[in-house]
Amino acid sequence: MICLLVLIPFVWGHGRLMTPISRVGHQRYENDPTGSSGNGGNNNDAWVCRHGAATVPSTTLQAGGSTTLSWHFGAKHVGDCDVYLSYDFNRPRSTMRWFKIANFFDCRSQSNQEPQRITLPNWLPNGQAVLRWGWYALHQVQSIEFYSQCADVRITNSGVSSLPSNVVTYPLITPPIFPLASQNGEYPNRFGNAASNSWMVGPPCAGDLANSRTNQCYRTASGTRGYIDVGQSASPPSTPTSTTGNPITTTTRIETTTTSQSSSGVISFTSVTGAQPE
Ligand SMILES: [Cu+2]
Repeated sequence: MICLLVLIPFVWGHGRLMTPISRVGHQRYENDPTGSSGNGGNNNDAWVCRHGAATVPSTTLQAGGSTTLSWHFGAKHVGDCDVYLSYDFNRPRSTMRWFKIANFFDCRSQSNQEPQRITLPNWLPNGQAVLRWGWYALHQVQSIEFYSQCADVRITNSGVSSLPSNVVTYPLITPPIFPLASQNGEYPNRFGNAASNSWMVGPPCAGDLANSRTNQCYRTASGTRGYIDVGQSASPPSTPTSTTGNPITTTTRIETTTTSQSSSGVISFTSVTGAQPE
């Protein structure tokens, strides 16, 4: 039994996006972290996109419609996922400018399941773009593992050629926007008290999605603990320690439901962590 626990991570550990198909065009193993706190992983080209060269899009997205994503975690690390778009498909990864459209809290709970549906804003311009899936894994508590996959996509939206003025775009690295590590509570401790560690780290969703329940965007709205200011908000972010100022009262109910699931998962997961080299 112990041998099995040790072997599984080497065979198909960590995790990756499976749908849509990522840039390099295969579904083989590319589950390793793109970096970690130990090697500047929040500032690597690979954290932007695991592969640098754009491919001919194999996925078409309809603005105002929806699409699905799926991911496979061989090691179901605690952590969260999110989804970004960039129209800078031909630019070096360090200068690609992004905006976010979705959050997936505790995304290991959707791993190896049916594809997860997200709504696509109706204001997305027509043209070739890159869909980026990111995952920060928190199982080492202070040291973070960073994962990403990018998929080249074609977005269709007849007559729309530019982003709305309230959508801010920003590079993900150089300088990095995500904290490198959690030395001082920069990331939640998912093995700690569930109710006080259910916040996410990241920039707000773009434009009119920022405070929305759509695609779990409210989780990284201005004023939430892990909010990263990318210049989108008119008022500077405070450094709140609670969400008492959050006008979305139903948030509390949702998070309670979710964290009660994850606290049961944490117990079974903790025993696996000790057997993992990563
Ligand atoms: Cu891992």
